[in-house]
This record gives sequence, structure tokens and C-alpha cells, in this order.
Amino acid sequence: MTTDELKKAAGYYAANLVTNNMVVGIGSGSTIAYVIEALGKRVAEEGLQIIGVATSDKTRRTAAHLGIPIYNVDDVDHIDLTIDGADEIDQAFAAIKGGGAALLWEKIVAINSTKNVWVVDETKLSPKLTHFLPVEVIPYGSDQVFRRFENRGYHPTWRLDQNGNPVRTDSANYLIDLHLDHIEDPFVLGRELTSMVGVVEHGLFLDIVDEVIVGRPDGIEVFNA
Ligand code: DER
Repeated sequence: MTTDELKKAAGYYAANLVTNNMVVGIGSGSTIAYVIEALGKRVAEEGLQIIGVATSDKTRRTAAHLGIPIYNVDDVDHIDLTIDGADEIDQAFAAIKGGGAALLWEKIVAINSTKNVWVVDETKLSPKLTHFLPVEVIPYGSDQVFRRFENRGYHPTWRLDQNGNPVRTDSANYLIDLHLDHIEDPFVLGRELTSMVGVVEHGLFLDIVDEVIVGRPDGIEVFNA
């Protein structure tokens, strides 16, 4: 099976976790696109009644186009279940997210959710976190933050679009991707990053997930964190 087929199988499996009258946080990325597709089918064919809370403008548009009612995160009093993707998950269920430039809204929705489920293809599982680490920064002073990362040996790069311009997140911030040789302690690194003036949020998602759904060639594997 191709990676895309693994994503689709995992995405459709995850969509079946959603039940009537749920408030569902809907993540971002190519795996979640299958979750949205499956939920859209259930809304259309089964009359599934849900409220969606999007983690990106792209997710909002895609879900709304498929008939899923989308509310702002501040317009719901709770989120029952958030389903999202991830760029890399280690054996302690720590993840790096943000490859899709949505980490800030993803983390806001996640920490306001009763349950968090990540849906990935098996290539996202790793013994240690080695993926580049996205950091969202406000534009004003971002060059100074970039230089601080360089001085700390974090090998920063600007997230650029296909035209070579800095990517703007849905909150109009920039993304700096850190290329770390090794993450000794993700919690320590996370606290360091959030203590830096100008850093809005980082892509280390720690102590967040409850369940991980993995698409594998021989079927779906489910881990409880
Ligand atoms: O940014 C993220 O964390 C997204 O969930 C995304 O990067 C997940 O990756 P995918 O597109 O392979 O599902």
C-alpha cells in the first residue's frame, strides 16, 4: 500500500470515532483531509449531526464545503474529540507537528479538547524525535529570534512558499524550522522556546494525545497513550 493509501485507511477509521452531537476538533494536513472526506460522507449519507472546530482556514473551508457546520473555537463551550495528524510521534507519545503550518491553532484546539486522537501512516512513528521542529514567531523582531536560534546551534530555516516568500500562518505569523541534531528532553526544549520573546508557539506536542491511530499495510493499529 502507498503512504497515501495508509493515510486514507487510518483517516476513515478515525472518522468512525465520531458520534452524533459531538463537537469535533478537526486537524490539518493530508491525513486529516481523509477524515474530513469521511465525515462529509457521513453527514450527507447518515445525517450525522456534529459541530466542527477547525484548526486552519483550509480545514474550515474544506469541511464547510462538505456540509460540516464549523464554529470558531471560542463559540463552543467544550470540544469532545479532536482528530489531527502529526509529523512525527515517538515512543513516549510526544509529537512534532506544524509541517502544515497550522501548529498554533492545532495546539489551541487540542488543549481545549476532552480527548485527542492523532491519525498517521506508519512512517510517522519514530524511536526519537528527529523531524525538523517548526516554531511560530511574530514578524516583528523575527530576524532577532532567528539569530538567537543560530547562536544556540538550532540550525534555523525560514519556512518559505513556492515563490520563496516567508509563509504566513493563519494568524499572519512566520514559521522558523529548527533542525536539531538531537532533542535530549522535549519538555525542557519546549519551555526554553516558549520563554523566548517573539516566539508564539512551537511544534512540540507533549502530554496531549490520548490515542494514536496508525495505518499499516496489514491493517490499523491503535495505541492508547
Ligand atoms: O502540521 C501538522 O501537524 C499536520 O497535522 C500535518 O503536518 C500532518 O502531516 P500529514 O499531512 O502527513 O497528515
